[in-house]
Amino acid sequence: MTAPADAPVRAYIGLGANVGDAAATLAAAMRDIDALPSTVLAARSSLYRTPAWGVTDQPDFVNAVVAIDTRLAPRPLLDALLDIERRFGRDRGREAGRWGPRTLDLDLLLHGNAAFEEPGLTVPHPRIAERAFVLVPLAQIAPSLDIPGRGRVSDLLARVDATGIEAIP
Ligand code: A4P
Ligand code: MG
Repeated sequence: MTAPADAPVRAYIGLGANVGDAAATLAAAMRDIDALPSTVLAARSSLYRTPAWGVTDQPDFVNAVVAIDTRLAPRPLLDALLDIERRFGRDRGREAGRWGPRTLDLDLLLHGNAAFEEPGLTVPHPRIAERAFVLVPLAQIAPSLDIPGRGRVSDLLARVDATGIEAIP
């Protein structure tokens, strides 16, 4: 028997911030994600303080991952996430380049078993497997999850350097 066309899909969203009160921003953003249409929050990781990755000469980030059950398709979901980013004052035009400081960054990490690449949207998120700041919170809520084309979350986590990542009590 096939699932009904409108069955919810489990998706995972990565949250990050390193400008302003990052922990408060992430908590508020999780509430906004829970309030999206046809979407319920299924699990949330702890908040983690993480050393900046990529461009390392910037403040530590706060990162987290949430799982949602959603009937939104990947593109409308991404558009809704970008709307939430904008509400928290993120102005992509004024930020200091790629991987620089940001008030709120929301990445669509996974959407069910979807695996595709189109302009402006790649799922799974292309840099999942190399980022401890994503894998540590993801492993807290879904250690045995299989990432299409990459492998099991706990195996991926074992291969990255998670030095300096700490749960915020
Ligand atoms: N886009 C394509 N696919 C996706 C997807 N699956 N999810 C497009 C979200 N967006 C996706 O986004 C640029 C465009 O990517 C979006 O408009 C969307 O159309 P961006 O967030 O400005 O991306 P970016 O900064 O160019 O690259 P990337 O790799 O997404 O960087 P991040 O995730 O924004 O990285 N260190 C720590 N410790 N913690 C962090 O959270 N974050 C960054 C920024 C750097 N270092 C960090 C952290
Ligand atoms: Mg991003």
